[in-house]
Amino acid sequence: MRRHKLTENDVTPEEIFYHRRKLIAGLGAIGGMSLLPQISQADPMPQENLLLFKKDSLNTALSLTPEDKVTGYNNFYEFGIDKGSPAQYAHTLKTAPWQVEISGEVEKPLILDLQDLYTRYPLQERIYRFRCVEAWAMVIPWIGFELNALLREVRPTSRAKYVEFETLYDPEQMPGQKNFFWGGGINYPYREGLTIAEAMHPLTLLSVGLYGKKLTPQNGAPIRLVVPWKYGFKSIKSIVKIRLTETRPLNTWQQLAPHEYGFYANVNPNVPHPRWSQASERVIGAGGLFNVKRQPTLLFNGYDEVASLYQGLDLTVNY
Ligand SMILES: Nc1nc2c(c(=O)[nH]1)N[C@H]1C(S)=C(S)[C@@H](COP(=O)(O)O)O[C@H]1N2
Ligand SMILES: [Mo]
Repeated sequence: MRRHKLTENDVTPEEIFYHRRKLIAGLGAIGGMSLLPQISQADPMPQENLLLFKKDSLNTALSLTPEDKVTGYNNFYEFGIDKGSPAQYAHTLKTAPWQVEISGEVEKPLILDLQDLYTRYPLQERIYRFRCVEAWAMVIPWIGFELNALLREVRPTSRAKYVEFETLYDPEQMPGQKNFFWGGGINYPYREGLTIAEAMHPLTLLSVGLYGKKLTPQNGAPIRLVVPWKYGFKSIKSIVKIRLTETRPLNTWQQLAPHEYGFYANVNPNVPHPRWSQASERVIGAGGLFNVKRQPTLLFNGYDEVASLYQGLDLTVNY
C-alpha cells in the first residue's frame, strides 16, 4: 500500500482550489465580524487558523478519530499528567513569535520563524494511525511536511548520525516544568531522538496542523514531530531545537525509566511493556462507555515499509 508516495499528480486542481476557497471563506468570516478590532496592516491575518495543503488521497479508508478526541485526550506532561489537562491548561501557551533552531552537525545551520513553518515547505495532509505506548490508538489527519525536506536544506555533515529534538523550556508558561508532581517527574525540557535514516524516511513528518487547521497548543503547537510507526512519546511537541549529532541522544522517557522505554520505541505487538501487553490496543472514539473497542496491534503500527531500517536488529533488546 502506498502510504507516503504523494506526488503533484495525486492532487487535482479542484482540491487545491477547494482549500483556497475554504481559506478565503475563513478570512471573510473574520473580516465580517464588525465587533472585532480592525485587522492591522502589519499583521494581516492574526486570527487565521486555516492552512493551505494538499489533501491525502491515499489513506481515505482509515476512519478518523473524532476531532474533539484528538484535541481533548492528550499527553503533554508540561501541562499535567491527566489526559484532559493539556486541553484545559495549554491554551495560554504563547506560540507566536516562535523559532526553531537547527544546528549541530550541519553545513548550513538555520533558524526558522513562525511563518517559515507554514510557507517554506509545501504542506500536505497525512492521515496516519497513531499509537501511544499506553495501548490506545487514534487515526489523525495531520498537516505538515517531511522532516527530510528540512534536513536536506541544512546539509548534514558526514558525522551526523542522529537527530535530537527539544521542546520549549519555559516553566512560567508550563506548570509541569515548575512542579515535579504536576509534570510527572520528568527532567525538562522534553527531548527525543531519531537515527538519521529514521529522520530521512518519507513517513517522518513535522506537523503544523491537524483537521485542516493549525495545531492546538495541547497537540504541540506550533510544530511537533510525527513518527507513525513508533510509540507516541517519540512524537515530541512544541519543538524549539533540532540538533544533528554524532552520538545517540538520551530521550526523555528512556532517561526516566530505561527498563520500560527505549530509544527505538517501534510499535510491536510481540514485545510487551514490563507492566502490560502490547498485543492489542484501545480505539479512542470508538465503542461506548461500557463496550471498549479493541483491535490487534500491528508491527510498526502497520507501516511495514520501515522494516528494512531495522534489519539485523533484535527488536526485543532494542525496544
Ligand atoms: N513535549 C512533549 N511532547 C510529547 C509528550 C509530552 O508529554 N511532552 N507526550 C508524548 C506522548 S506520550 C504522546 S502519546 C503524544 C500525544 O500526542 P497527542 O496528544 O497530540 O495525541 O505526544 C508525545 N509528545
Ligand atoms: Mo504516549
